[in-house]
Amino acid sequence: MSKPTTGGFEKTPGWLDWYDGPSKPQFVLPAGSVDAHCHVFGPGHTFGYAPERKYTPCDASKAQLFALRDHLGFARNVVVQATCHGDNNDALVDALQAAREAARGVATVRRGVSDAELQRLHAAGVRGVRFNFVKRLVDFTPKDELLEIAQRIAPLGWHVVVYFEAVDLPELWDFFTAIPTTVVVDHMGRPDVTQPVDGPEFARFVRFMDEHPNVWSKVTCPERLSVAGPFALNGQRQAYADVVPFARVLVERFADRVLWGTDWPHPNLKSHMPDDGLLVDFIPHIAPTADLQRRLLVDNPMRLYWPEEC
Ligand code: 0GY
Repeated sequence: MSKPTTGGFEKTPGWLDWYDGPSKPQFVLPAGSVDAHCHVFGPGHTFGYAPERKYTPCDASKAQLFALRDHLGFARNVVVQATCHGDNNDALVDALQAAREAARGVATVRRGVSDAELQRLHAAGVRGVRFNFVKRLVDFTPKDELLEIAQRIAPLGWHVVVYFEAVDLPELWDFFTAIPTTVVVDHMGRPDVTQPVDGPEFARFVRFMDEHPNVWSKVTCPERLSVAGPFALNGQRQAYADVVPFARVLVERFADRVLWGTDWPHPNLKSHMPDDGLLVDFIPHIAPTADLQRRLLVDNPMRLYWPEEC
């Protein structure tokens, strides 16, 4: 892969660039696998970063994303609008158009978005909007505005992706359950993995999924959630072992409502930048059978993002 650049913007101090020498995974992905959570950043000289952004990344172009897709063995991507681009979805649309049928997108829109803009996004391959509640990433948006957006996108067959911290689930519960579409939770609702997997915090999230069959979860971001870090256990190629029990509970209990993605280019990591090949080798630890792997990587994302092919 080519090296990261900055596109004329000054990166946030301490920014970690994505890793340009990912290893080849040992785990061979099932044919047709989808990387269902990744981003493009810029390049800044073509698609500038939003004035209201909370961080300035290094560029992560569509060509670099597609090179990683091919290197790891994925067939398709779901590209999620990152907060550093605000509600300007041009970099996302550009990536979707270049990928043709091999990518779908999740956009950010504001109240007042026109029907024509929603149609333009749909034609490009957008199939969802993202509501972000992580305070270090976005300013507050009133919930009535978000519900209005959810009602606007529902007739298009789109869904809502939500990103929040585990401690905020009680306060957000009623809002999430009022959303009239499928709701996809980013990164398992960001559990604190130092707590027991059967402790009250994660039990609340499991109950949330149990009680609401329209709720899905991405079993993503071990590198973001892990305290143990990217270290092999007993010489085995198993990183982020402390996240495995959490993801495995969801994969086994909600086999038809889980998605997996790399989260490339891994914005805002502080301790290390993951080797994406090693991240792929995390998958068989959380989805130990070929059947679970196929549902997680192929059947579920295809049903949500390419239903016309199912
Ligand atoms: C992620 C996680 C993060 C950032 C964003 O849109 C974003 O800026 O999603 C984060 O910093 O936790 O999913 O990429």
